[in-house]
Amino acid sequence: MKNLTLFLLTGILLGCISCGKSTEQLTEIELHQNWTFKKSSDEKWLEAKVPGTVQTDLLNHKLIPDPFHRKNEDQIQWVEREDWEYQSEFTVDNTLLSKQNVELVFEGLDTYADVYLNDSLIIEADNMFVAWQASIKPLLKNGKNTLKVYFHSPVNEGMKKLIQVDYEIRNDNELAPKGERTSVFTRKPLYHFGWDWGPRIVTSGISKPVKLRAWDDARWENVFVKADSISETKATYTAYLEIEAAKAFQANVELWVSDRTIPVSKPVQLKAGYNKIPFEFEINQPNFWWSHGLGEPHLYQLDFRLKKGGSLIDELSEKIGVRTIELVQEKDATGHSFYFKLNGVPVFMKGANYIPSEIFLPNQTRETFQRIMEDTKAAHMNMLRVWGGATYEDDLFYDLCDENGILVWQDFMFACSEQPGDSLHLANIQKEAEYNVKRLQNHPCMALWCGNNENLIAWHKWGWKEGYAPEIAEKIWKDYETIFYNILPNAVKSFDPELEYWASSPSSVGDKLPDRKSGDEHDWTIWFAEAPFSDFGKNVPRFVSEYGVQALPEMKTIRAFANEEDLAYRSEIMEHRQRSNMPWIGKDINGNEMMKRYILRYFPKPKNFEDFAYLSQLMQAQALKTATEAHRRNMPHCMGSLYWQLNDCWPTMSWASVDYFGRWKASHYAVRDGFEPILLSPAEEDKVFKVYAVSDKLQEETGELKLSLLDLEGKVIWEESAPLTIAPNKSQQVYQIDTRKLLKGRSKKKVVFSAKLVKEGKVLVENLYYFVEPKDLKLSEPKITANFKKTEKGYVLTLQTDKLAKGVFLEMKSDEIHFSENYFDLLPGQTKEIFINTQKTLENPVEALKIKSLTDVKNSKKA
Ligand code: BMA
Repeated sequence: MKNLTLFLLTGILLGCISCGKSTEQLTEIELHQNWTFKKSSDEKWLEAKVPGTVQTDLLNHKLIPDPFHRKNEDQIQWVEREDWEYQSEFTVDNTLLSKQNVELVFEGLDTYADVYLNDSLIIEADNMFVAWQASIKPLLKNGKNTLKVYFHSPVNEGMKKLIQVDYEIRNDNELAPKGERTSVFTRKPLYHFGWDWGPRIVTSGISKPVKLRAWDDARWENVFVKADSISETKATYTAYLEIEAAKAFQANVELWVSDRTIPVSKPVQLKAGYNKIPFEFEINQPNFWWSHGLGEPHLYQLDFRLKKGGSLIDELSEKIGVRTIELVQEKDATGHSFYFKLNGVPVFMKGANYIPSEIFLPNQTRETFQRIMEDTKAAHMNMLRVWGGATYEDDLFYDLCDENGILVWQDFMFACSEQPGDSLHLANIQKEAEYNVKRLQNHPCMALWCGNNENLIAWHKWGWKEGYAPEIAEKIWKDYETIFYNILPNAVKSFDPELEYWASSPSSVGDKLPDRKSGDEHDWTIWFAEAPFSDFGKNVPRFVSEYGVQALPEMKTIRAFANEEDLAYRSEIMEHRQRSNMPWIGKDINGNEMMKRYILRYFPKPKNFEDFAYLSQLMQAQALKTATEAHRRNMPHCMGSLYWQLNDCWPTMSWASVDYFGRWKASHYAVRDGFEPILLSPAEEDKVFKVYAVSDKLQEETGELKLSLLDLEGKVIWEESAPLTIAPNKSQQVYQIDTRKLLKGRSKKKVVFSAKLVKEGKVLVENLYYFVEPKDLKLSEPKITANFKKTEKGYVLTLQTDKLAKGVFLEMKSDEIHFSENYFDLLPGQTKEIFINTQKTLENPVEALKIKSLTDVKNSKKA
C-alpha cells in the first residue's frame, strides 16, 4: 500500500529528518535517527543504521572483516549465535500526544524481535515477511521516549524449535551440519542460511522502515481494487475500502482517477474499528496495461481521499492497470497447455528467475531495483519469477514491474525443503500469506501465485519420502497438504481471486510430478545431469520455469573478492566460493569442475584462469542461446522460458547472467538476442537444415529473408533470398534444405551460416549457425581493426575483421564501460557498430581497448 505523501516537517519529533505523510488529522514520521546497537552481553552502545542489519553495522565499525572478500564469510559466523539490542530515543510533544491514536509501525523486523517502548513490551515479532505494529498512545510520554528492540539469535531460536521435533525436517541447501539446520523453523529468507549461489549470513536487524503514525478519527488500512468487467469500451471496478475508525461517524470518500478533474464521491457510514466498504467506479475507453514488448504498460493513478465534513482525514494512492491475466491449462493432444493470456492474447513468457541483489536486504536501493529493470527490459523479457527461497520483494520492485511491463510469477517463500506443521508455525504462515497477497493484490504486474519451489519434487523424486518411516512420511505430507493445498490457495482465493494459484514449481496438472506434457518444468538435465545443450531442444516442456548453467563473472568482479594467488579454478578461494556441490555424481564434483567439463565439451582447453573465466562465459552463453531458441521454436507447445538466474546477491560464480556489480556476462547478451521480438533460428532436425521465424509481435512483419553460407574468410559459398511475411505471435518454419545439399561436401569445420531479415536496406535481425562446436572450427587468427567516434551520448566503436572472429570480448583496460554488444562473433566483410553510453572522455581509446577472441585462447600462456 502506498500512501500519498505530503511532506511536513513539523518538528513534532526530534530525530526525524524525512517525515512521512500528513493531513489535518494524520501524521506519519519515520524513526530512522539516533539508533545505537550492541551485542546483548556487551556494555558499549555503538551507532547503528536503520533500516539495516547487525552485520552491516558491525562492518561499518570495522568490527568484522568484509564478508565478501576471500573466506571472510567464515569469520563472521559467530554473529548469528548472539543476541543483539538496538535502541533509539525520540521526543514527542503535546501536538502529537493530543492525537487520539498513535501507532508504531515496523515494516520489517528480522526476525525474533521484542520491541519495548519506555520499557514496556509492545511487539514480539517472529516473521520477517510481515509488518508489525502496536498502539502506543498510553505508553508515550511528553518529551523523551525510548525505543528498544531485542533480537534473539535466529539460529538459537530455530534450535529451540528443532529439538522439539523428533524427526529431521530437511533443507539440504542450508550451509550447516545435519542436525543443526534450523532455517525451516524461521520465517525469514532461506537463502540467508546458505544456498548454492550465496553465502551463509544469517542477519538480524530492523530490516525495513519504522514509523510513528498518529491520527484522530480514521485512517486507511488498505484498498483492494477488483475488476468486475473489462472491455475495450469500459472497465468497471469495485474498490474495497478498508478503513480503521476510532469511532462511528459519517465520512465521505472521494476517488480521483488519474487526470480526471471531477472525483467520484460517496458518503460512507463508518463504525468504530475495521470497516470494509465497496466503492464502484469505471474507466471509459480504457488504455490497457501491456507487458514489455507488446505495448504500453499504461497505469491509472487512483487517489482515494477520506473526508469528514470538508476536512481531509487521510489519503491513499494506488496505481492500477486495466488488464486481464489468465493461466490457460486446456487439454490438448500432448497433455495440457500452460500459458498466460494477457488481455486475451496468448503471450510467450521470456524471462528469468530473480533473487535479491543483496545478501543484506536493506542494502537494496532504488538504483539496484532500477538497474534490474533496465537489464530485464534490455533483454526483451516480459516476466520475472520471484523465487521462493528468498523474499517477497519491496513494494518498489513491484511498482517498477508495473511501470515497465514486467509480469511477475510470485512464489510463496518455500523452497527445496520440508516444513514443520505445528499450529503456531501454520498460523504464522497464514498471516504471512494473507499479508503479502493483500499487499501485492493491486499490482497489474502480478500474474501468478505459486506455492513453493521444488518442495514437491524434493519429496517425491529426490528420495526424501523414502528416507522416513511411513508414519513420519505421512505426517510430513499432511503438513505439506495443509500449507500448499489449504492455507496458501485460500489466501489467494480470499484476497486476490483474479490470480491463479499453482501449488508447486515444477509440477503437472493436479500437482502431479512434472511430466513435460503439462504444467511447468525445471530442466536441469543440462548441468546437474550433464546432458548436452542440444537436449534443450528435445522433449521440450510446456513452460520452462528454470534451466541454466554456471559461469564465472569477469575478472574485474573476481578480483573484487580474490587475490592474485587465488586465481585458479580449483584454488582454495575458488572452491570456497563455489556453492554448487553434486555429491551424487562424485565426491569431488562441484560447479567449478562442472563448468570445466562443459567448457571442454564445446571450447578449446583453457590454459590459464583468465581464459577459464572467459570460456565459462561463452559456454554459458551458448547454453542459453540454444535453450531460448529451442523453447521459442517450439511455440505454442512451449509458452515460457525463464532461465535460472538473472542476478547475484554477492560477487561469485553462479548461474547469473548479470553479476553482483551489474556487469553483464556473455549470457545476458545471448539471452537478449534469443529473446528478440523477432527471431530467426536455424536448426538441424533429422539431417534437414531448417530456418524458423518466431515472432512475439502482434502485427505481421515483412522483409527479405537472406540466407548465406560463408567460409571463415567471409567468402559467400551459397546464398538465397526471398520475400518473407512473418505471422504474428507464432513460430513458423520458413526455409528448409537437406544439410548435404547445402554443404555439398564442404567441411563443417570451415563454414558458418547466416540468416538475416532485411527491410529497406536495414538488417532487422541476424543469427549465425555453426555445424560443429566452437572447439572444432578451423579458426585462424583474425586481424581486427577498431575505430572510435565521439558522439553526443558517448562513442561509437566500429569493428572489422579479415577472418571470422569468434567470441569477441571487449574490455577497456582502465575504464568501466558497458558495450552495447559484447562476446559476439564478427564476420569478415561486416562492419559492426557498438555503442558506448558515457559522459567520460576516453583517453586513447584504441590503445585502451582490449580485444580477445577464441583464437587467443590457443596462444595463451599456461598459468
Ligand atoms: C533451482 C532453484 C534453486 C537453485 C538452482 C540451482 O532448483 O530453485 O534452488 O539455486 O536450481 O541449483
